[in-house]
Amino acid sequence: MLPAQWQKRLVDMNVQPLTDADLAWADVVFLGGLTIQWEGTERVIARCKAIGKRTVAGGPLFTAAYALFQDVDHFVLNEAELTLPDLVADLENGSPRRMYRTRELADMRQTPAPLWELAKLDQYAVAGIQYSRGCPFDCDFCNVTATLGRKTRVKDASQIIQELDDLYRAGWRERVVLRRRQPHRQQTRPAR
Ligand code: B12
Ligand code: SF4
Repeated sequence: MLPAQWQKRLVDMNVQPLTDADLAWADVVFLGGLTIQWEGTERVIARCKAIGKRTVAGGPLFTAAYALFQDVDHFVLNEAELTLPDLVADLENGSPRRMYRTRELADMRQTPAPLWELAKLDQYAVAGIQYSRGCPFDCDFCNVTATLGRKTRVKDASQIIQELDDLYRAGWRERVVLRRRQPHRQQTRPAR
């Protein structure tokens, strides 16, 4: 979703440390994460602040709790298909805002395939392809409906084939999980 001409480096802190050299290399540090990664994310923000590095934050943690992160420079909330293009344009104009958000939901048929070459694929046991977003159900422990809506939106078959081909070309030969927001199975009683 970022311009092709930008140089990009992906550091997934689940599988590798974020080094000082990584931060020094970047012009802008884009942060994403889940609520469970709150403390580690705060430490990264503090490291960026200490060296005066510009930060952009998005994804589930920040969409839910952006107000509690005062030291982030720019928030790109909700689905990046809709909110990231404005930040990119404003960064290139030299006038980025602090907040980018929307009430709209993205059309997943416009979602680009991930740049698998940025990931250290040999560090993973399973590769994931996101097939759908949104769910019509209402489990009280889950915030998918609040953030991604009640209507299931899906990628089309050609996108999934493209993503599988890209993974194969990147050398992946292990398992692939299609991440689908699927309703949990109804418990049915056996017929008497
Ligand atoms: C696959 C998945 C998993 C997998 C893989 C997790 C992983 N670490 O990669 C597994 C099964 C391991 C897992 C585990 C857990 N998960 Co989970 N998981 C998902 C799921 C189904 C898809 C996430 C995904 O990869 N999406 C693909 C990306 C492309 O889409 P996206 O996240 O929607 O990103 C978009 C925007 O958020 C935004 N965005 C995202 N990041 C960034 C960053 C920047 C800089 C910007 C600008 C934008 C941006 O742009 C993207 C495109 O629109 C979501 C539910 C869902 N449908 O979203 C839950 C979800 C993310 N999981 C959730 C939870 C709670 C967990 C667990 C904590 C559960 C538990 N109690 O153990 C663990 C945490 C494990 C860990 N430490 O990572 C919650 C997170 C809620 C929150 N606010 O933090 C979610 C939202 C589901 C829910 N119940 O509400 N999970
Ligand atoms: S069925 Fe799954 S995605 Fe839907 S509300 Fe329940 S836990 Fe969330």
